[in-house]
Amino acid sequence: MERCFKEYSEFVLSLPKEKGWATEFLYEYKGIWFQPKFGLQGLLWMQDHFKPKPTDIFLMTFPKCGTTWLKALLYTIVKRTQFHFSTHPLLTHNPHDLVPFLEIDLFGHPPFGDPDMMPSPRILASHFPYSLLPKPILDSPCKMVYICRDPKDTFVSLLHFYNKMRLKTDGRAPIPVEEAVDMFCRGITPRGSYWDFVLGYWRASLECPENLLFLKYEAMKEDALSQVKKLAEFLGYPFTKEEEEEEEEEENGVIQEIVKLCSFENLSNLQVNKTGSTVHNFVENKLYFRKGEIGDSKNHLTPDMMELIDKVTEEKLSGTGFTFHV
Ligand code: PAP
Repeated sequence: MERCFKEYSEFVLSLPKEKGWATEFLYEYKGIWFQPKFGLQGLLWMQDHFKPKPTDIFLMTFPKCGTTWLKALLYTIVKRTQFHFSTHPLLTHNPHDLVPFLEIDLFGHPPFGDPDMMPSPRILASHFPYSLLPKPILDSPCKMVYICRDPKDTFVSLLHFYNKMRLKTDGRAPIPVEEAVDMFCRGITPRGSYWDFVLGYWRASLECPENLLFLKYEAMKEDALSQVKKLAEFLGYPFTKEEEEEEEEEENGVIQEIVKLCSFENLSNLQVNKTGSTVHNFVENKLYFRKGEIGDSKNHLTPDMMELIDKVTEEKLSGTGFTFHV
């Protein structure tokens, strides 16, 4: 198995490359840019070896669009009868430790995790572009949730995170914001063009609404309660009549408890998320919780930079019928 994985690593290093964000280089595969380790190598391995189960639940995201939040919500909704809120696993585990990334945590590097050991329904996450999803996943009746976010806020969140990772990986200086805006607008970002990534999932959600639920970070922030209800229904774990009634009668009904448990305010203040680390102990949990706000990009980008990203958004979305607005 290890020798076989080495072949994927060698293949990746033979691909066209560009200056990277967290890693020194990004590599281009089928028109999309990837980090080699914990990215493309795992994706290639998965395309050849991963076997989905019909009950699987997949969370698909472009990095920094709400993955941590949705991992927490999916886990809590689906397993709500198994745990009490006062002793819930999220109080002592980072969401990334409860819902693994396929190409990072399970298949990022040998020794691989064993998804067959996970209880059903398995909740798995990935930053796979839709166009590169393994065929067995596309052919399976599993449920898939996607969440997108405003491009400027996504960019700012990405830049903060990757600059921290650059420093940690090999002490490299931060990418200047002007240069990063240029790379982002040209689609030279880990997982490629943000807009192409979003449109891939949005189009698929129109074709298969029963299998793919498309959410927006901003809509979740505005009205988490109704989005959580929608999510539970889509996943096949709708709130019961009793749960809905409890919600109307009590201040702390089950839906509100779920929203509170998974909120930025709650998760970011837990000890495990202030001090622990994930991804083979490399990424500090606190890096997944920065501000969690809508519109923070205006505090970090000049009007010209905002305009540039808006212009690309307009061009990319023109004629698609899709908008980031809620
Ligand atoms: P990932 O794709 O690398 O796992 P992801 O969780 O998508 O990262 O992105 C982190 C962003 O989500 C951060 O945004 P910011 O940089 O603009 O602050 C983080 O603060 C935000 N975030 C994390 N948890 C939550 C939450 N529970 N509610 C809302 N936003 C959250």
